[in-house]
Amino acid sequence: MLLTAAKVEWVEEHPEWPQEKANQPFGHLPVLVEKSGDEGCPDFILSESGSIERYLARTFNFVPTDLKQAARQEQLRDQHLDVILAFFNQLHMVDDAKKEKRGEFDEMLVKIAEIHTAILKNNGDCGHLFGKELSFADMSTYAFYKLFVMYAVEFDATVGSVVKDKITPEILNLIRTVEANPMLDGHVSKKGRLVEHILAK
Ligand SMILES: N[C@@H](CCC(=O)N[C@@H](CS)C(=O)NCC(=O)O)C(=O)O
Repeated sequence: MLLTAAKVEWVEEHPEWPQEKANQPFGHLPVLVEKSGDEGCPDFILSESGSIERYLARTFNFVPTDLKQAARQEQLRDQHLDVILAFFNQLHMVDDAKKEKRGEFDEMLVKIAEIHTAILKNNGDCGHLFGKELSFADMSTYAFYKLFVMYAVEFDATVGSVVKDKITPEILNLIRTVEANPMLDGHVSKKGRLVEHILAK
């Protein structure tokens, strides 16, 4: 989403696995490979999804230059990852351990949806978490709900409706606002509209 919104030329590649594992800086994906010319020679290689996102958000001005304001957005992204990991961690557990971990995930989900809603209200329910323009926090939050409603259902059929139940009118307004932003046309046309999945019975 960050690269699409930045209107730069980019491609997504899926290296053969595990053959290409040893060729990645830390043995994992994602890896950002930046090239400035046509030469095919990378100028900059970066691993770690959080570092990549922050680097792109700062490079393309999706976070304010003020460090405190930027950190306020970035902390949301890190919270999103904690909730996502809580969901995936409980998938393969059994019985009581699974129930306990699922409980933790449910609690974290309620909390983060409350936080999103409070920030959105505080910003005048304008469809943006901070300021009046598309930001890193908007994209991260949109991607967070999209992951659960559209993709995580593949691993747990119930999670889509559990997450949909937590989507308040303010969060729905954020989702609509992100999807209506022309900067993200390429993302929405390729990956689909989350709002349709939320409103579907
Ligand atoms: N902390 C890393 C985790 C990277 C990671 O675990 N990537 C997974 C894919 S999402 C991977 O490369 N799995 C294949 C492997 O480790 O061989 C990040 O956030 O980028």
